[in-house]
Order: sequence, then C-alpha cells, then structure tokens
Amino acid sequence: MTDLLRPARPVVMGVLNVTPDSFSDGGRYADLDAAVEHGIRLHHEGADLVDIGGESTRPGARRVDAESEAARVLPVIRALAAAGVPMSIDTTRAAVAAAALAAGAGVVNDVSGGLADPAMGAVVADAGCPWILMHWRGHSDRMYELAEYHDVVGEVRAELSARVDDALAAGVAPDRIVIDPGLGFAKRPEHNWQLTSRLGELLDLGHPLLFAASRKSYLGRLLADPAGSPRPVDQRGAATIATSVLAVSAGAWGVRVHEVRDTVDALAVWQAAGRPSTGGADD
Ligand code: PMM
Repeated sequence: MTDLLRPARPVVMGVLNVTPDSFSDGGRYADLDAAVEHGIRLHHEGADLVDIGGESTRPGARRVDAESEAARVLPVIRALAAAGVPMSIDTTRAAVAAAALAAGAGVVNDVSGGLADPAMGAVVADAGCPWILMHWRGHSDRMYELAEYHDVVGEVRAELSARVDDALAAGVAPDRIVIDPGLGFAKRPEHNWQLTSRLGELLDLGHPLLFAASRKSYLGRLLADPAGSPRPVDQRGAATIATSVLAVSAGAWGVRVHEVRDTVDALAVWQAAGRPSTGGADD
C-alpha cells in the first residue's frame, strides 16, 4: 500500500454504497450481486480503490447498528477481494473496520476522523494500513447546527491537525495518514467553496489530501434551475469532474467519485497537459 500513498498520478476512489438510503446511489447496490458487479466495474474503469460503505452519512440519516452495517459490507468485501479489487472501508466503527480489514479491505476511510469511536486508532495502528481522516463535527442528524465557522479553512485545518495528533498518539505512522476536508459535512455551500479555493492551507499539514465533492448537494444548488430546484443528483457529473480537476491541480492526492471512468479520463487530460513531452511525436 506504500505506492498508494505515493502515487504517480492522482488516486481515484470509486464509491460503492451498500445502503438503502445514501443520497446518490442508495438502494441501487443493496443486493450482493449488484454491489459486486458494480465494484468490479469501478475497478475496471480505473478506480485505485473501491470505497465500500454500509451506513449512509446523508444529512439527517438515521444510524444503523454495527451488526447491520457489517452484514451489509462484509459479503461484498469478501467477493471483491476474491476478484482482486483493492478497497477501502467507509466506516466510523472500529469493529466494522477490523472485520472489513480481515475480509480484504486495505484502507480505512473514517468520516469522523477517529472521533466517533475511540477504538479506531488502535485498529488502524495494528493493521498498519492507511487511514483517511475526514473533518467531522458530529453525526449526520446534527450536521447543520454544527456548520458554524468564523474562518472555515483555519478551523478545519486546526481540527484536522488535532485528529492527526490523536492518530499519531494511537500509534499510527505519519505516512499512513490521509486528510479530507469533509465537503458537505457540517459545511454550508460557501464553506465548501472556501475550502476548495484554499486547499493549499490544508496541504500545508503535510499529509496527502482526499477531495470528495462527488454529486454533493452544493453542486446541485450551484446548478439550480431558474425556479431554484437543485440539479438532480445524477446530473452533477460535469460539475464533479471540474471540482476533481481543480483539486488535483491544487495538489490533492486523490478524489472520491461516483463516476470513475469520466474522472480517470479527465485526470489523464490534466496529467498529459502538465507533461506535454509524454505525447507521441506525431500528435
Ligand atoms: N462523503 C460521503 C461518504 N464518505 N468519505 C470521505 N473520506 N469523504 C467524504 O466527503 C465522504 C466520504 C458521503 O457521500 P456518498 O453518499 O456519496 O457516499
């Protein structure tokens, strides 16, 4: 997994939510065969990691218990591991993370940055795997009341830095830690835009940064129709790609997206333009 954290090109994580209620793909992959098929498709489209989630973090979402979360993700992880698909487990629970790692996931993606479950640090430290620490202020049912900032970039930076310190104190190696600004999590649209335009201040913390704007509601609002209705979730692809290209241009390590193939194509263009000498002589 060392190469994953020092990649030659930006890392693309493909989203696979095995949930009935995620905002974008909820219900589509709740069936095992459909989930496995989609995970294999994302892998073939060029996803470096398929990110498996068993609990919706959609604003206002109700929590599921740990047993149900594990029962959703583990069969999918086992099947995808058998097919050779590299995966991250999107969970805030140490027990689910430990079971997912044992079943074949290689990375823990924790939207709570270690805050939701004090046992998570030890699980990650024992596994020696990468840990994505997202900026988070509380579970989805309280997200909006927590979206208060004087200086969103400074506060997210300081709060992420504290998450990193706690991870290090738990014994996680510094080169295993990825940070994520947590777009849409206790953030209003203006917060997401400020974070997007000032990613350098977060990169300054010295860790790879994951940018995960895919299909989020602030993009739907940006693209609202004249009557004010947000752009439907499945029509936010171009806006998502624009954010991904902006983020990697600013230095992001990777992006977490639903539409893997289009993202891989866009990043190939970005990379070719940055390295014109890699083009063929007859171009
Ligand atoms: N967003 C969602 C889920 N998992 N993980 C990370 N690291 N960062 C995110 O911003 C993030 C995440 C919610 O979106 P989804 O419903 O598309 O999975």
